[in-house]
Amino acid sequence: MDLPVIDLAPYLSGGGKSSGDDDVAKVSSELGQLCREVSRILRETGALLVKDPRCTVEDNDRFIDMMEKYFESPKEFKMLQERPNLHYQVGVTPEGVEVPRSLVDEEMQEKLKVMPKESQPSLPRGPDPKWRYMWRVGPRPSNTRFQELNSEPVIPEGFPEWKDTMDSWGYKMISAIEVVAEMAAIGFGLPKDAFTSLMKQGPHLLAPTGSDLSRYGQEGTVFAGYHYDLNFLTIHGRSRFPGLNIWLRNGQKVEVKVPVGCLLIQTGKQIEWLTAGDCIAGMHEVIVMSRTINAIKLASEQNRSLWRVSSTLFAHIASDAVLKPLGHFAESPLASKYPPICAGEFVEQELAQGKSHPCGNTFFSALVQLIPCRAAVAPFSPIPPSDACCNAVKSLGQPCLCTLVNGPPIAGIDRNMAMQLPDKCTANFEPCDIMK
Ligand SMILES: O=C(O)CCC(=O)C(=O)O
Ligand SMILES: [Fe+2]
Repeated sequence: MDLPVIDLAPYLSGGGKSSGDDDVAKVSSELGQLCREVSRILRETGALLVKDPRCTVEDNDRFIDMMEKYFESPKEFKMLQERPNLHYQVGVTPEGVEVPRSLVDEEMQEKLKVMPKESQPSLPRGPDPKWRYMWRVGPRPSNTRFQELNSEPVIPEGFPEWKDTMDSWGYKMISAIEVVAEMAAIGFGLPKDAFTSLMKQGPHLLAPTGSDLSRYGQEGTVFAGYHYDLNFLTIHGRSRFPGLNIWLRNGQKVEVKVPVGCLLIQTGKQIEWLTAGDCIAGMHEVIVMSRTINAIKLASEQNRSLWRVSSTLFAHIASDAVLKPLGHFAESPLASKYPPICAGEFVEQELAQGKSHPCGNTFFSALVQLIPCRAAVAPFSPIPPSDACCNAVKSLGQPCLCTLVNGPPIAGIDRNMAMQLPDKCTANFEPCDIMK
């Protein structure tokens, strides 16, 4: 099944965007029809392909060229942009750090088991082997209850075009999201600025991923395990390597084919909240599929980069805005499942999902995060912790490591070896209080 492509040009030029009209009655019947189509597709598929004349193939290429060059740089160089102490909110996140929800969410795992075989997602066995770069886009509020960690943007040396390329592609993709958000609002029978007014000064994040297909190009490799996005809408420019599977509302799994010059938009948890579940957060995964293998072959023949770059941008509702079913969705029988909550608090809650220990992680998910350390913590192991292990230790943090060290015995892990990890990784942790 191919998803239809919606051209945003008629809306942009048809007075939809800048006329100041604020409700569905004021757009022409043709545009109204287009808007209803947008909301219908989002509702049924959780994804939407669009063409925005302001976001050109050249813009996308310029961004991907730069990110390919960056991700191809030596690891030691990329690690200079790593900020584990800021929880990777800015700069680079190395491979092996992000943990897919399907790996740690036991409720989700139960649901997966009962899905028909042909629509089951690939089950990841460890953290995602993809890199990521986090770049904040757009203004932030000066006064907010949800101050982001105070961190300067990180710019790698030797990339004079970095800021301009990130900001311009970021702003362009946000503009495309804003148009889709207006059209969707009209299509859902809400005032046209119902969503966009809540997006102003939101913590939008340009967060491209980079996956090394020369090392991880085997069919079935999971780059991003089955998950939903917790933000409002996610947008991606076209990647040079396919790999995304999405799940439609009816449970069907679909390989997404993004035509040249198009953008892909996906629904996140915040739009689900605002529509009381009329539109639900789209489940998706990124894997090496047979079309990825074909693209790898072609790129090798043409001597092109084998890094798969996504230009993922997470658009958010402003942290201080209240998430609650809007307009007529407040009357929905499902509305009580979506009680009012500040978007910032919602994001904090989502990030803490399943976390019940003082370290903020369940014992199990903390353990999974330390998988890269397995070799270094085996009894009497002479193997020093790898970079991936040290990254995992630093991002896990002292309280979690201590939770593990104080937890039940784990086969194959020597408690004393585990306690030496922070020193060996120069992580500067306080020693754990050992409980007897
Ligand atoms: O790498 C991609 O194409 C998208 C990854 C993804 O789903 C995400 O970052 O949430
Ligand atoms: Fe995602």
